[in-house]
Amino acid sequence: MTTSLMKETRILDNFIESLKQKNALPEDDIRFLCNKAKEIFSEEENIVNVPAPVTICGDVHGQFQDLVELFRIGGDLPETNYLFMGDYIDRGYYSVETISLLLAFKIRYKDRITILRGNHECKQVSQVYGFYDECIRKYQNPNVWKMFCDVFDYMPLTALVEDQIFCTHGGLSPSIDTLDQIKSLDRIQETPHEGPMTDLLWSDPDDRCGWGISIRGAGYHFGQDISEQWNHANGLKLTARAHQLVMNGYTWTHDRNIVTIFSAPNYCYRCGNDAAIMEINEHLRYSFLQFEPAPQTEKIPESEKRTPDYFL
Ligand SMILES: [Mn+2]
Repeated sequence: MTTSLMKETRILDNFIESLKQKNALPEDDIRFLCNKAKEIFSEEENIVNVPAPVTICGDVHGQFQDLVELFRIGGDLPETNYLFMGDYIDRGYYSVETISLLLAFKIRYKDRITILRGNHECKQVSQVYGFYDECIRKYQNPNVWKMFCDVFDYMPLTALVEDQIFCTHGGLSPSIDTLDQIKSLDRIQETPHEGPMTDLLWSDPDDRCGWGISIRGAGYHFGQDISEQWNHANGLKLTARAHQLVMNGYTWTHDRNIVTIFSAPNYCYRCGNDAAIMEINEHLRYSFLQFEPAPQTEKIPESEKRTPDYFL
Protein backbone atom coordinates (compact mmCIF):
# COMPACT_ATOMS: atom_id res chain seq x y z
CA MET A 1 0.00 0.00 0.00
CA THR A 2 1.33 3.45 -0.84
CA THR A 3 1.90 5.98 1.92
CA SER A 4 -0.92 8.25 0.73
CA LEU A 5 -3.37 5.34 0.64
CA MET A 6 -2.35 4.33 4.15
CA LYS A 7 -2.89 7.89 5.27
CA GLU A 8 -6.35 7.99 3.62
CA THR A 9 -7.29 4.69 5.23
CA ARG A 10 -6.28 6.02 8.63
CA ILE A 11 -8.26 9.23 8.10
CA LEU A 12 -11.37 7.29 7.08
CA ASP A 13 -11.10 4.88 10.00
CA ASN A 14 -10.90 7.89 12.30
CA PHE A 15 -13.98 9.43 10.64
CA ILE A 16 -15.90 6.17 11.05
CA GLU A 17 -14.93 5.86 14.72
CA SER A 18 -15.85 9.46 15.42
CA LEU A 19 -19.18 9.17 13.60
CA LYS A 20 -20.08 5.99 15.46
CA GLN A 21 -19.78 8.09 18.62
CA LYS A 22 -22.39 10.31 16.95
CA ASN A 23 -20.07 13.27 16.41
CA ALA A 24 -20.82 15.21 13.23
CA LEU A 25 -17.61 15.84 11.26
CA PRO A 26 -16.16 19.34 10.76
CA GLU A 27 -16.95 21.06 7.46
CA ASP A 28 -13.46 20.42 6.01
CA ASP A 29 -13.78 16.70 6.66
CA ILE A 30 -17.19 16.65 4.96
CA ARG A 31 -15.57 18.34 1.95
CA PHE A 32 -12.95 15.59 1.84
CA LEU A 33 -15.67 12.89 2.06
CA CYS A 34 -17.83 14.49 -0.62
CA ASN A 35 -14.96 14.92 -3.09
CA LYS A 36 -13.84 11.31 -2.67
CA ALA A 37 -17.39 9.96 -2.85
CA LYS A 38 -18.06 11.89 -6.04
CA GLU A 39 -14.99 10.35 -7.67
CA ILE A 40 -16.15 6.85 -6.78
CA PHE A 41 -19.80 7.34 -7.76
CA SER A 42 -18.82 8.88 -11.10
CA GLU A 43 -17.00 5.64 -11.98
CA GLU A 44 -20.13 3.58 -11.34
CA GLU A 45 -22.71 2.75 -14.02
CA ASN A 46 -26.42 3.56 -13.76
CA ILE A 47 -26.89 -0.12 -12.92
CA VAL A 48 -24.30 -1.34 -10.43
CA ASN A 49 -23.54 -5.06 -10.72
CA VAL A 50 -23.50 -6.51 -7.23
CA PRO A 51 -22.31 -10.02 -6.37
CA ALA A 52 -23.99 -12.15 -3.69
CA PRO A 53 -23.86 -12.50 -0.74
CA VAL A 54 -25.24 -9.05 0.02
CA THR A 55 -27.67 -7.52 2.50
CA ILE A 56 -30.27 -5.21 0.94
CA CYS A 57 -31.56 -2.25 2.98
CA GLY A 58 -34.36 0.29 2.51
CA ASP A 59 -35.02 3.81 3.80
CA VAL A 60 -32.96 5.03 6.78
CA HIS A 61 -34.10 8.68 6.94
CA GLY A 62 -31.55 10.14 9.32
CA GLN A 63 -32.25 7.70 12.17
CA PHE A 64 -28.58 7.31 12.99
CA GLN A 65 -28.84 5.13 16.13
CA ASP A 66 -31.05 2.78 14.15
CA LEU A 67 -28.46 2.61 11.35
CA VAL A 68 -25.86 1.59 13.95
CA GLU A 69 -28.38 -1.00 15.16
CA LEU A 70 -28.83 -2.18 11.54
CA PHE A 71 -25.08 -2.86 11.30
CA ARG A 72 -25.16 -4.60 14.68
CA ILE A 73 -27.96 -6.89 13.48
CA GLY A 74 -26.72 -7.34 9.91
CA GLY A 75 -22.99 -7.53 10.62
CA ASP A 76 -20.14 -5.07 10.25
CA LEU A 77 -18.47 -3.94 7.07
CA PRO A 78 -16.33 -5.22 5.41
CA GLU A 79 -17.31 -8.74 6.53
CA THR A 80 -20.91 -8.14 5.40
CA ASN A 81 -21.66 -6.60 1.99
CA TYR A 82 -24.43 -4.01 1.84
CA LEU A 83 -26.73 -2.53 -0.78
CA PHE A 84 -28.68 0.56 0.34
CA MET A 85 -31.63 1.65 -1.78
CA GLY A 86 -31.79 5.36 -0.95
CA ASP A 87 -33.45 7.87 1.40
CA TYR A 88 -30.63 8.32 3.92
CA ILE A 89 -31.66 11.83 4.89
CA ASP A 90 -34.69 13.92 6.00
CA ARG A 91 -37.26 13.15 8.72
CA GLY A 92 -34.83 11.83 11.34
CA TYR A 93 -32.67 13.95 13.60
CA TYR A 94 -29.23 12.78 12.38
CA SER A 95 -29.19 12.99 8.58
CA VAL A 96 -25.70 14.53 8.58
CA GLU A 97 -24.17 11.71 10.64
CA THR A 98 -26.10 9.07 8.65
CA ILE A 99 -25.01 10.18 5.18
CA SER A 100 -21.47 10.91 6.43
CA LEU A 101 -21.05 7.40 7.81
CA LEU A 102 -22.40 5.77 4.66
CA LEU A 103 -20.11 7.85 2.44
CA ALA A 104 -17.12 7.09 4.69
CA PHE A 105 -17.89 3.36 4.36
CA LYS A 106 -18.27 3.75 0.59
CA ILE A 107 -14.84 5.35 0.27
CA ARG A 108 -13.19 2.92 2.68
CA TYR A 109 -14.77 -0.26 1.23
CA LYS A 110 -16.13 0.73 -2.19
CA ASP A 111 -16.65 -2.85 -3.44
CA ARG A 112 -18.41 -3.90 -0.24
CA ILE A 113 -21.19 -1.30 -0.14
CA THR A 114 -23.51 -0.04 -2.87
CA ILE A 115 -25.32 3.23 -2.29
CA LEU A 116 -28.24 4.06 -4.59
CA ARG A 117 -30.00 7.40 -4.88
CA GLY A 118 -33.43 7.88 -3.28
CA ASN A 119 -36.04 10.51 -4.08
CA HIS A 120 -34.96 12.47 -0.98
CA GLU A 121 -31.37 12.74 -2.23
CA CYS A 122 -31.90 15.98 -4.10
CA LYS A 123 -32.02 19.71 -3.39
CA GLN A 124 -35.74 20.20 -3.82
CA VAL A 125 -36.86 17.52 -1.38
CA SER A 126 -34.06 17.82 1.21
CA GLN A 127 -34.58 21.57 1.48
CA VAL A 128 -38.10 21.00 2.76
CA TYR A 129 -38.06 17.75 4.77
CA GLY A 130 -35.37 18.37 7.36
CA PHE A 131 -31.86 17.92 5.96
CA TYR A 132 -31.31 21.56 5.04
CA ASP A 133 -32.44 22.80 8.47
CA GLU A 134 -30.28 20.22 10.22
CA CYS A 135 -27.20 21.34 8.24
CA ILE A 136 -27.85 24.98 9.16
CA ARG A 137 -28.36 24.02 12.81
CA LYS A 138 -25.14 22.00 12.94
CA TYR A 139 -22.88 24.19 10.76
CA GLN A 140 -24.52 27.64 10.81
CA ASN A 141 -24.27 27.84 7.01
CA PRO A 142 -25.57 25.90 3.97
CA ASN A 143 -22.13 24.79 2.69
CA VAL A 144 -22.39 21.23 3.95
CA TRP A 145 -25.91 20.84 2.55
CA LYS A 146 -24.68 22.07 -0.85
CA MET A 147 -21.72 19.68 -0.81
CA PHE A 148 -23.92 16.68 -0.04
CA CYS A 149 -26.48 17.70 -2.67
CA ASP A 150 -23.67 17.84 -5.20
CA VAL A 151 -22.72 14.23 -4.33
CA PHE A 152 -26.35 13.08 -4.62
CA ASP A 153 -26.29 13.91 -8.36
CA TYR A 154 -23.56 11.29 -8.85
CA MET A 155 -25.19 8.40 -7.01
CA PRO A 156 -26.16 5.40 -9.15
CA LEU A 157 -29.88 4.79 -9.75
CA THR A 158 -30.17 1.01 -9.65
CA ALA A 159 -28.33 -2.22 -8.91
CA LEU A 160 -28.49 -5.79 -10.18
CA VAL A 161 -27.61 -8.64 -7.83
CA GLU A 162 -26.15 -11.59 -9.78
CA ASP A 163 -28.18 -10.54 -12.87
CA GLN A 164 -31.34 -11.68 -11.08
CA ILE A 165 -32.49 -9.21 -8.45
CA PHE A 166 -33.11 -5.68 -9.70
CA CYS A 167 -32.94 -2.97 -7.02
CA THR A 168 -34.08 0.65 -7.14
CA HIS A 169 -35.55 3.11 -4.66
CA GLY A 170 -39.07 3.60 -6.05
CA GLY A 171 -40.05 1.35 -8.91
CA LEU A 172 -40.63 1.00 -12.62
CA SER A 173 -41.19 3.49 -15.41
CA PRO A 174 -43.50 3.50 -18.45
CA SER A 175 -40.50 4.85 -20.41
CA ILE A 176 -38.27 1.89 -19.51
CA ASP A 177 -38.82 -1.65 -20.81
CA THR A 178 -35.29 -3.03 -20.59
CA LEU A 179 -32.21 -2.79 -18.39
CA ASP A 180 -30.29 -1.47 -21.41
CA GLN A 181 -32.51 1.60 -21.45
CA ILE A 182 -31.45 2.40 -17.88
CA LYS A 183 -27.77 2.08 -18.85
CA SER A 184 -28.14 4.86 -21.41
CA LEU A 185 -29.77 7.43 -19.08
CA ASP A 186 -27.82 10.62 -18.38
CA ARG A 187 -28.05 10.48 -14.59
CA ILE A 188 -25.46 12.98 -13.37
CA GLN A 189 -27.90 15.79 -12.73
CA GLU A 190 -30.48 17.03 -10.27
CA THR A 191 -33.49 14.72 -10.25
CA PRO A 192 -35.82 16.08 -12.95
CA HIS A 193 -39.56 16.62 -12.35
CA GLU A 194 -40.47 13.80 -14.69
CA GLY A 195 -39.04 11.14 -16.96
CA PRO A 196 -37.47 7.71 -16.61
CA MET A 197 -34.87 8.63 -13.97
CA THR A 198 -37.55 10.28 -11.82
CA ASP A 199 -39.85 7.27 -12.14
CA LEU A 200 -37.18 4.87 -10.85
CA LEU A 201 -36.85 7.03 -7.73
CA TRP A 202 -40.54 7.79 -7.17
CA SER A 203 -42.90 5.06 -8.44
CA ASP A 204 -44.88 2.56 -6.32
CA PRO A 205 -46.51 -0.82 -6.94
CA ASP A 206 -50.31 -0.77 -6.86
CA ASP A 207 -53.25 -3.20 -6.71
CA ARG A 208 -54.63 -1.89 -9.97
CA CYS A 209 -53.32 -3.17 -13.31
CA GLY A 210 -51.36 -1.06 -15.75
CA TRP A 211 -49.90 2.39 -15.14
CA GLY A 212 -51.56 5.07 -13.01
CA ILE A 213 -50.87 8.64 -11.98
CA SER A 214 -49.10 8.84 -8.61
CA ILE A 215 -50.56 10.98 -5.85
CA ARG A 216 -46.98 11.77 -4.82
CA GLY A 217 -46.78 14.18 -7.73
CA ALA A 218 -43.90 12.31 -9.40
CA GLY A 219 -43.47 8.78 -10.71
CA TYR A 220 -46.30 6.32 -11.44
CA HIS A 221 -48.30 3.51 -9.92
CA PHE A 222 -47.68 0.19 -11.64
CA GLY A 223 -49.72 -3.00 -11.46
CA GLN A 224 -48.81 -6.66 -11.18
CA ASP A 225 -49.02 -7.09 -14.97
CA ILE A 226 -46.27 -4.47 -15.35
CA SER A 227 -44.05 -6.07 -12.71
CA GLU A 228 -44.44 -9.53 -14.20
CA GLN A 229 -43.65 -8.26 -17.68
CA TRP A 230 -40.60 -6.31 -16.42
CA ASN A 231 -39.11 -9.23 -14.49
CA HIS A 232 -39.86 -11.70 -17.29
CA ALA A 233 -38.52 -9.55 -20.12
CA ASN A 234 -35.28 -8.86 -18.24
CA GLY A 235 -34.66 -12.37 -16.91
CA LEU A 236 -35.16 -11.25 -13.30
CA LYS A 237 -36.28 -13.31 -10.34
CA LEU A 238 -37.33 -10.28 -8.35
CA THR A 239 -37.42 -6.49 -8.16
CA ALA A 240 -36.54 -5.06 -4.73
CA ARG A 241 -37.40 -1.49 -3.76
CA ALA A 242 -37.89 0.72 -0.71
CA HIS A 243 -39.72 4.07 -0.56
CA GLN A 244 -42.86 3.02 1.38
CA LEU A 245 -43.38 2.52 5.08
CA VAL A 246 -44.38 -1.09 5.75
CA MET A 247 -45.20 -2.11 9.31
CA ASN A 248 -43.17 -5.37 9.30
CA GLY A 249 -40.18 -3.72 7.63
CA TYR A 250 -40.75 -5.74 4.46
CA THR A 251 -43.66 -6.85 2.33
CA TRP A 252 -44.19 -8.88 -0.83
CA THR A 253 -46.48 -7.59 -3.56
CA HIS A 254 -47.47 -8.57 -7.08
CA ASP A 255 -47.29 -12.31 -6.42
CA ARG A 256 -43.69 -12.00 -5.16
CA ASN A 257 -42.47 -10.13 -8.22
CA ILE A 258 -41.81 -7.12 -5.97
CA VAL A 259 -40.47 -6.84 -2.44
CA THR A 260 -40.55 -3.59 -0.43
CA ILE A 261 -37.88 -3.14 2.26
CA PHE A 262 -38.02 -0.36 4.84
CA SER A 263 -35.15 -0.01 7.35
CA ALA A 264 -36.21 2.89 9.59
CA PRO A 265 -37.82 1.37 12.72
CA ASN A 266 -40.46 3.48 14.48
CA TYR A 267 -40.28 5.82 11.48
CA CYS A 268 -40.17 9.50 12.46
CA TYR A 269 -39.85 8.28 16.07
CA ARG A 270 -43.59 7.67 16.16
CA CYS A 271 -44.92 5.17 13.57
CA GLY A 272 -44.38 2.04 15.69
CA ASN A 273 -43.20 -0.05 12.73
CA ASP A 274 -40.46 -2.69 12.67
CA ALA A 275 -37.56 -2.30 10.26
CA ALA A 276 -36.09 -5.03 8.09
CA ILE A 277 -33.12 -5.89 5.91
CA MET A 278 -32.95 -8.71 3.37
CA GLU A 279 -29.97 -11.03 3.39
CA ILE A 280 -29.17 -12.72 0.07
CA ASN A 281 -26.72 -15.58 0.38
CA GLU A 282 -24.30 -16.88 -2.24
CA HIS A 283 -26.98 -19.28 -3.56
CA LEU A 284 -29.42 -16.35 -3.92
CA ARG A 285 -31.53 -17.62 -1.05
CA TYR A 286 -33.01 -14.81 1.01
CA SER A 287 -33.94 -14.25 4.62
CA PHE A 288 -35.28 -11.17 6.35
CA LEU A 289 -33.88 -9.74 9.55
CA GLN A 290 -36.33 -7.54 11.41
CA PHE A 291 -35.28 -5.08 14.07
CA GLU A 292 -36.79 -2.60 16.50
CA PRO A 293 -35.53 0.90 17.26
CA ALA A 294 -32.22 1.23 19.11
CA PRO A 295 -32.68 2.62 22.62
CA GLN A 296 -32.50 6.41 22.34
CA THR A 297 -29.60 7.71 24.40
CA GLU A 298 -31.21 11.12 24.39
CA LYS A 299 -34.79 12.20 24.08
CA ILE A 300 -35.80 13.63 20.72
CA PRO A 301 -37.62 16.90 21.44
CA GLU A 302 -41.28 16.85 20.37
CA SER A 303 -40.62 19.89 18.19
CA GLU A 304 -38.01 17.92 16.21
CA LYS A 305 -40.27 14.96 15.54
CA ARG A 306 -41.61 15.34 12.04
CA THR A 307 -44.98 14.24 10.91
CA PRO A 308 -44.59 11.24 8.66
CA ASP A 309 -45.65 11.96 5.14
CA TYR A 310 -46.62 8.72 3.50
CA PHE A 311 -46.43 10.28 0.08
CA LEU A 312 -42.68 10.91 0.21
MN1 LIG B 1 -38.59 7.56 -0.80
